[in-house]
Amino acid sequence: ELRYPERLNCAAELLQGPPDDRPVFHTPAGDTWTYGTLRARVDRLAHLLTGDLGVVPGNRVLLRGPTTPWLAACWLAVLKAGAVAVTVLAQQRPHELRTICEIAQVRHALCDIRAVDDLAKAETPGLRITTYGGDASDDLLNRPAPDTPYPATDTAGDDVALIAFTSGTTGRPKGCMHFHRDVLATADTFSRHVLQPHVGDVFAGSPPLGFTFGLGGLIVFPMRVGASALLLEQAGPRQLLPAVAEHRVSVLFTAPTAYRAMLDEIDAHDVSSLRRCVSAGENLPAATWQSWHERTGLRIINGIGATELLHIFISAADERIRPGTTGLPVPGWHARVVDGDGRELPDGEPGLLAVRGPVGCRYLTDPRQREYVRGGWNITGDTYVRESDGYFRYVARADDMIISAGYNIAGPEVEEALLRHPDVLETAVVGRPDEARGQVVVAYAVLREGARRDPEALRAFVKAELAPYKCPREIVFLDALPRTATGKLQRFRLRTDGDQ
Ligand code: 3SK
Repeated sequence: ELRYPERLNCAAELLQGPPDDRPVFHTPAGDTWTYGTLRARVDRLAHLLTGDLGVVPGNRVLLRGPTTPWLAACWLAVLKAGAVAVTVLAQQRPHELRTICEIAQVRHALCDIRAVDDLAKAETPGLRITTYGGDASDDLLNRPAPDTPYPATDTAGDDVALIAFTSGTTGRPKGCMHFHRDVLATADTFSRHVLQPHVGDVFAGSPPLGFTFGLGGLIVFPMRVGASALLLEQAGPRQLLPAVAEHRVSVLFTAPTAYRAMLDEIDAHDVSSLRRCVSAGENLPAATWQSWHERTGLRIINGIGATELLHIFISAADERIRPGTTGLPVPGWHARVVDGDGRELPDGEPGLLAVRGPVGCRYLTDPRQREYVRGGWNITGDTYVRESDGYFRYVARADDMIISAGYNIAGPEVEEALLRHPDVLETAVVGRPDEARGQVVVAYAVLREGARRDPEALRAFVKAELAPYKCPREIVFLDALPRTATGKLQRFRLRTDGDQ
């Protein structure tokens, strides 16, 4: 069991330890920040926050900007000063930002000058926006501030440190409150036991800091062991491979789609520095795992996490990896599969995934709390099967099961079959209402560049892979699939805008 002191400031904890000259952040332009530089800059920022800007412990401070060392320093400064970080995504638009500010009662924002327009357009009453990275004399980084150490605010381990927003794949955003000890718990469970990073590791990845997948992978996990991270403002599949080669990245975080997309260009890059590849955000198809393994010799670490629970709670590394499954509960976490009344189901039977561990879901004033936490278990909204030896296998999001002529069909199973076809880059399979059958299976597919759009050939391919009743009735080709700002597929949009 994890034990933390009653008084705990996770930012102070992450910042202390490594020698001043050890690198902590690298940028693609070749800048390196050491732990000494970071400590000094965080302290200056914390002085400014609590001095000039009038932030007091408990205030919610919105952070917005591309993934840079300055954004990371602002995050640490907000927490060190005892305030609460509300980190948002660059893609979020004015009306979403306004809703987030309303829900979280945000009064202060620190915003990269390049991302300020949409925040200003949000016209949030009472919000004081301070920009960084510009030339103006009142820019946060150009203001005079004491060069003295800032004594960390004496927060409790269970004071709120951050509010992470999730829109899920639909609906009004929900703010998830997480404590100072929760932040460390993500590193002391998944990272410590599954990733097992060491001081010399260089972390990098595509998830932004406004998505807790990125916050863990790019700040908390490296800093917890005194390692470093390459912070990429542009982190699509095209940028990741050259960045890995140039900066000798050893721990990579990204989503299944990016692993698939990188396969096309992997032979042109030296990825010999990689020793850990983590995939989360969506289910990792076995075909993607196999292809990556064949081409790189690396075994992708699959994982399921949630904004509600901060990071990954089921996963496996090394010899314990079983392609096609997510893995085993991460040490410190418990998982089971239950029916709609919370009763545990026998192994092999699909049901709702229920988990509990050191971090719990705490929505900020949202009645959906009652649906997520039932009988002390967090119900993630995923359908899973527990195999007889304890491995957890993903079936679908609970609302992604298709029922057609009495058959239960898991959309992701059909997607996996389609992805085994060499022309298919991405796909989403949904149920479309149908008078005769209740629903019919419809697949949306994005093909690799230059591939021919031949729906009949793809249907024949699926029929050879799966029982015919699972074969899509129709295949619709798209240039891109609809996704949330954190990259999650929005199947509901395909169900409703079926004819786009
Ligand atoms: O949403 C997810 O899938 C996720 C994965 C890993 C860590 C954190 C999150 C939110």
